[in-house]
Amino acid sequence: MEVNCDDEEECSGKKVHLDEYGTTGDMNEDYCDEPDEGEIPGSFPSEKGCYFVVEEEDDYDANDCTFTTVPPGLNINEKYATLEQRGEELSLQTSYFYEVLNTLAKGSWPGLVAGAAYGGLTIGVETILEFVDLITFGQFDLFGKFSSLFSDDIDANIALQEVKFNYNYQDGFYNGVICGNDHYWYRCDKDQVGSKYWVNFAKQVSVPFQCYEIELDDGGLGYVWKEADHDFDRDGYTNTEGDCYDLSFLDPYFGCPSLEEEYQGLNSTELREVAKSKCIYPQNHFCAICINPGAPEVCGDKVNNDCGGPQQFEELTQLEGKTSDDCNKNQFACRQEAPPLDNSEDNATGITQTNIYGETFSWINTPDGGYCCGFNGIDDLGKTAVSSTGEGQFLCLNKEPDLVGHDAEYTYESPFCGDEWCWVSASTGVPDEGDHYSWAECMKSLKKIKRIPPENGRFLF
Ligand SMILES: [Ca+2]
Ligand SMILES: [Ca+2]
Ligand SMILES: [Ca+2]
Repeated sequence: MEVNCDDEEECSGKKVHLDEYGTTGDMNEDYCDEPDEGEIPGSFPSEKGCYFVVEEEDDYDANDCTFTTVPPGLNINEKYATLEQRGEELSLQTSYFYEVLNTLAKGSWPGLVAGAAYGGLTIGVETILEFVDLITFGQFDLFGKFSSLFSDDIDANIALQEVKFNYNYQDGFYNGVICGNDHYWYRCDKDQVGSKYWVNFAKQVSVPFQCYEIELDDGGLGYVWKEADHDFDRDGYTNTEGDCYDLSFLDPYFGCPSLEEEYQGLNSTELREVAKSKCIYPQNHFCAICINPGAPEVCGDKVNNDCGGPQQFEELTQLEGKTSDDCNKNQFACRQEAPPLDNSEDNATGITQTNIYGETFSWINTPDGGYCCGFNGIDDLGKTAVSSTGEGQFLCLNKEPDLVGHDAEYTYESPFCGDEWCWVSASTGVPDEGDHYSWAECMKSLKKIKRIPPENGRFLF
């Protein structure tokens, strides 16, 4: 910052644009009087934060210089503010996100909702809070409360504390900057619009700032970082964009996918694509990064995996929403299909849904809704249902000869078949024709067999 003011009153009345930012090599030390280590930054970048340098210009003498370091997340935008005011704003933001995290941690976690145990490890609320307690929130010591002001150039120090400034002017535009995690300044400019820079406020607490174009009072164009809402799991959806589950602390403990540094600088669309490409369903159905409005509903896990879908804004625990978690009420998840989009004219479909077994079951529409043949395993074998479209009664059967007892070469003639299960017309398609009246008796003799979970302990059943 370059400014000319000589006392508190004069300095506090000043409003200046920053005129430059760059590396120490960009500084013209000749402007400072007898520059020493207190006036000019030494090693670059600083281990403490981003450098902020002041030259207080004197008409009659060499300029006074000083500098300090500021923490990651300190944002220099279009508003005129002192450095200390910016520090206070950052501190407020940090407190806000800490509160959000605590609230999230005390809220419902999918595993608790589902009553599930992960690989023998049962996780309770206390455990989640322990994870949160592990967060170390750094105390902001902006300017080290001036302890890092080694300079004895009084005028420059006063300027540093009192002058209001906003962002700078480069390449024909006003460009805001934010202090980055690596203690370099990051510029928001016309090439960066829409991209997000993630600031690590604290351990496990990373918050996106998004680059926006704004029109200035003087008609010029400005570019400014604005703090976006929280997206702790980095799935590209903030909670205001409909993400119903953003607490990602437990993701690493359960083999959930995560993004490395590749998320920096992406816009929301790109970030969503990257995150989505890493999620495998149904395996990652409880992962925060895999639960959002762009995710598939996974029926049967007692979690609203898709938050209802785009623009639905349902809660994580809302199971009977737009896309039901009950496989017997959700033909698309039962059959692993995509529902048609509302008001679509070109047969466009929504997101392909699935179920906790990742298997295509057999669906039938009935007068009171429908039923997903096979989801309940052997319990479904021999279940009957009447089609709501006038095709009569159907039986739920499995293709496995040992279970059903039909000829191995027999193939069902049914439009309803899934991978292993079929709704078969009771009047036309029953195997072992002639015996089907004894189905009920046959079923009673079958030993009840529980389904084997797809992964040990990972699922409910
Ligand atoms: Ca999420
Ligand atoms: Ca679900
Ligand atoms: Ca749902």
